[in-house]
Amino acid sequence: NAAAQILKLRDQFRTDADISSAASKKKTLAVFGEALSPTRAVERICSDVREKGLSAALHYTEQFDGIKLKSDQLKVKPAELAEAHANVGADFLEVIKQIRYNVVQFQSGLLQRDAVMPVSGKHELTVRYRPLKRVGVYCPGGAAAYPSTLLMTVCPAQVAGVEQIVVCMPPNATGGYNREMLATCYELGITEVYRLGGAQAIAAMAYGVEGIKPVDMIVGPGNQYVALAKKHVFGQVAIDCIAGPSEVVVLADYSAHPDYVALDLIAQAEHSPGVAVLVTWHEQLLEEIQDALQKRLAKLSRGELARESLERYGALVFAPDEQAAIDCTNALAPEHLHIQTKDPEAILERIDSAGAVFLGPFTPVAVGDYAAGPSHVLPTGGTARFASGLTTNDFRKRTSVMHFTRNGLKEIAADVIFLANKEGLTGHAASVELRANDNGPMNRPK
Ligand code: HSO
Ligand code: ZN
Repeated sequence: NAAAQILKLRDQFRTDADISSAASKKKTLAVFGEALSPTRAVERICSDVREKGLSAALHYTEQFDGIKLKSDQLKVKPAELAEAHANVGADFLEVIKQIRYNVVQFQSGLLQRDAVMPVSGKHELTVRYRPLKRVGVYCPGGAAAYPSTLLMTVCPAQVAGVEQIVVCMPPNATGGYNREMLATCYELGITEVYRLGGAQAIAAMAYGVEGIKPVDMIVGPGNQYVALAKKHVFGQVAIDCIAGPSEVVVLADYSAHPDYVALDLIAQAEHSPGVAVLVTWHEQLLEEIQDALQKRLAKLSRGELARESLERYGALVFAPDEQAAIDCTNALAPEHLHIQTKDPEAILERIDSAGAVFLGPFTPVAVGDYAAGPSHVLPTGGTARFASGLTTNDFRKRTSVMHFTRNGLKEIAADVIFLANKEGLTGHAASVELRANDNGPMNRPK
């Protein structure tokens, strides 16, 4: 049972994440004086930031990021953003502008509109959508500081009408950032960028600290500490999802080009860690792809990282037939599914769970990662069973509005009174009864 084996692999991945914290256990020992599990460490950081505010956030920044910031260095100065924008290449800004356009076009088409439903001409039911006021975007630092992540989180929020967007990113050892990240913030009109990373950044945005007002929602990917912190503050604020490592399932038949498929697997694996799985019912393809992988891995700058990921978390799955391959894919509920078969649309009909689907030989996942329009913030770890990728509508809340006339109320009153009395809530019943029986002018009694 191939799917069961891969689910096991995924479990192992989670365990690995805890073991990989052997190093971070050492660190937590140094920071807290005891070797806390990642979950306990995150709880401690979040409650400290909540209670002590900025001083705790700066303390953990010093401990974990190795940089001692003064409180007036927390916020990136407007001049620093402007300077990065002025000095970044014109070609870079051109690409950012084009991608922003694509994302905004796509997300604008998705915006839910207010709905009004008149019922029997006597009353009106409305659903209205309003944007969240203030949203926090988390962006990882180091090698995984991606301008594309800013585009894929900020643009959907802007389309929704969010007025205040805050970005938190861990700075490098000298307190700086790569120029492209700051230039992208500036290009997108972001003026609030804070030098904070890890769980302390999530807590600071959720609870607010001196210099950072609390937000209503936190989005964006991060390491295990960030993921656990988002889980911790959920309820205080909304979150997009608990993001795990990137994943792809390529579902392919004999018509697939082995080199194409090999590169699609490598593209996710190079996220390092990334989970890349081929599912096919054509035995010959398995061998061809193995060869193609070796050939391609040797030529890429991150080939070794990708190879490690593939060895630990990759799988080439042989399914006895097409149906078994589809069942396996649905059980995995992958973040990305790339269908490279003769008739991908027909296979798509039988897919229930996937964060994003890519059809045919000319739709590599990388196109979605960077430029097509849908956000690359997608459900991982099998959560596509119940969750979906980030859209502009996630940055809006829905309110239902009811408006009855006197006649409308008379019509519905009996049902309300009956059920309210059954529940023993006679105050509810009385509030309806009084009005339904009142035929006088609607003036306050003198
Ligand atoms: N594949 C990643 C997104 C990404 N790829 C960013 C390149 N840059 C998670 O969906
Ligand atoms: Zn990617």
